[in-house]
Amino acid sequence: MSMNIFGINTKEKEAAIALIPVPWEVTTSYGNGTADGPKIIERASHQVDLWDSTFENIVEQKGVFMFSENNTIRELNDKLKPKALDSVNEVNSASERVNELVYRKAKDNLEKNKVVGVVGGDHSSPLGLIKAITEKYTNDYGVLHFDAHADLRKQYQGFSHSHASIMYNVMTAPFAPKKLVQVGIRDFCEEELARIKKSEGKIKTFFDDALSEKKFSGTTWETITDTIVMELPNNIYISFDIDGLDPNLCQGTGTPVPGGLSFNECSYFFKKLFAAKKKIIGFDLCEVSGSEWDANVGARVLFKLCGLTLATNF
Ligand SMILES: [Mn+2]
Repeated sequence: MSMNIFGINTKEKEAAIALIPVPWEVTTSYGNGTADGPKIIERASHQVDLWDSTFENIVEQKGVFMFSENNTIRELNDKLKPKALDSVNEVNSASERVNELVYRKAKDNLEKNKVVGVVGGDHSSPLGLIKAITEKYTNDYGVLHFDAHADLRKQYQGFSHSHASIMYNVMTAPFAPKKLVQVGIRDFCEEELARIKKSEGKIKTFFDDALSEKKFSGTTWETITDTIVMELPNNIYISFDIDGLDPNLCQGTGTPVPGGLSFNECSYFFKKLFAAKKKIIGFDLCEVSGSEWDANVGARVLFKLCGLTLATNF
């Protein structure tokens, strides 16, 4: 059964974008509820108007299909979430299983020439998709990562596939992309900062406070986005943690941090990626959780991500 995202009646076969929901939040460390992210986003998505000022009606034209939740992932989540900190080994092997399931589903859909997106779940959700993307594009792409957190910890609380380790796991995997560009980062530890510095430019981080200081002293958001876009190769995978935005837009997310991008700054950024003729080869949206408002913002970010992706592929 289709979740009928955005209320459009695209059949699986016809849809240009396949969305994989990942109801998984076992490694979340603070707030709860992001396993229901796909569900609440889907519900809120019906109120999003299908016309976008930049991407027009491309989402309706080309079609998006969201699969049903994978039962195994949901069962593993519900079983392990209440006792995660006491069952680290069990969680680690369950994470591997989730990655494998997402990988297989993603690979299957990439082979059908669809663009694949993951809707999390916590930020560990998309690793399987990123692996499948690399097999298709080798490492000829960069990851554009919107987040409050650097997510470059080797492990967190003993979890090897923690939400706080996703970019560490991506960048140290045999399937690492050629570049990681991070935007909005404002919460990180020394280990992560050292990893960025040691990367010799392979990891380029645009910290939130530095971006703000530029804006305060008169640099325009246009100039700032141009600078960031220039760091990116042509093929881009977008990993979007909702907490990269101002927490007024995502109060229910697991680990909110003051600061962050406004919705319009983000939309403008997407417009710039489109204007620069970049190609979005896949994406994820993670850590959406909480109220109707959180769901509403999540649905609108997802709609923009789908519009941008389609506009850069057709
Ligand atoms: Mn985050």
